[in-house]
Amino acid sequence: MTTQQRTAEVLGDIFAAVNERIVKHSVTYEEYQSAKDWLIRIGEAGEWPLFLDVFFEHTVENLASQRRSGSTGCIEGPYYVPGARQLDSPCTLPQRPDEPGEKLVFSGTVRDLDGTPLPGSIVDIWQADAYGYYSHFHPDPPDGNLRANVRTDEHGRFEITTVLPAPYEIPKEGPTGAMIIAAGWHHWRPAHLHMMVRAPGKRPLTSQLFFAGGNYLDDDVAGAVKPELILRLDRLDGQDGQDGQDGQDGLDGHYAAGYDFRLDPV
Ligand code: MBD
Ligand code: FE
Repeated sequence: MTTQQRTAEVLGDIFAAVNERIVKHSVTYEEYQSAKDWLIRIGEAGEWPLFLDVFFEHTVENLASQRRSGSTGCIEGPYYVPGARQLDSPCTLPQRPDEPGEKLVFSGTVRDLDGTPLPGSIVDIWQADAYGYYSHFHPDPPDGNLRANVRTDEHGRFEITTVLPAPYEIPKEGPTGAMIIAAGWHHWRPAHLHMMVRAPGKRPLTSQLFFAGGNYLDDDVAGAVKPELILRLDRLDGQDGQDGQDGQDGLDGHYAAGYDFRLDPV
């Protein structure tokens, strides 16, 4: 199909669907005007990436995932920043000296479809902090915080020390948040890690990983949770676990989670 044919077909079909729904719901001129004002505000507030990635990216991603046979993917979302610091595994993500939150060690192996480990592959990881804030997009965390390109070791393994992210709440002040309030929905995504995994000769994988037992796994506002992306969180007991005292050895609130990535060939 030529580009022009596909453009006309897809856009024509989407516009027809929207027009049908306008008829179905007898949308009024008042409603049309407020929708138009709202769309203008989305642009003015710079929320097109947020709005589109929350409400539509999951559908595009699900279609793309059907064309892969390695690890399943997940939406990229609006908060990726290329060029994060490069670190060799094992490593600790760049963080503040007083980074809030509970310690998490995330580890695993990057392999090809045959199960052969891929040394020197890159786990480009980014996440919200323990308040649900992403560096570069929220004033609190400094640039580069909780972001890195982690290189796997000679066994294809990575071991990344970080903190548990909090669930993410779509900001209520912006037009996306205001629309969610107007509809009576909720603003939350379950806590998650983002990653792009890259290796020479392999298709890059964009994914997210979630944590069993967390909130919003069943009603992610972005509709992006897949059961195979939910990790078990193992709590590693502190050395003073016997007497039940907390905070004596720095190991309390220390969690581990594991996941192996399998990359498709290009
Ligand atoms: C996020 O953190 C996110 O990952 C997505 C997809 C949308 C909004 C915020
Ligand atoms: Fe996110």
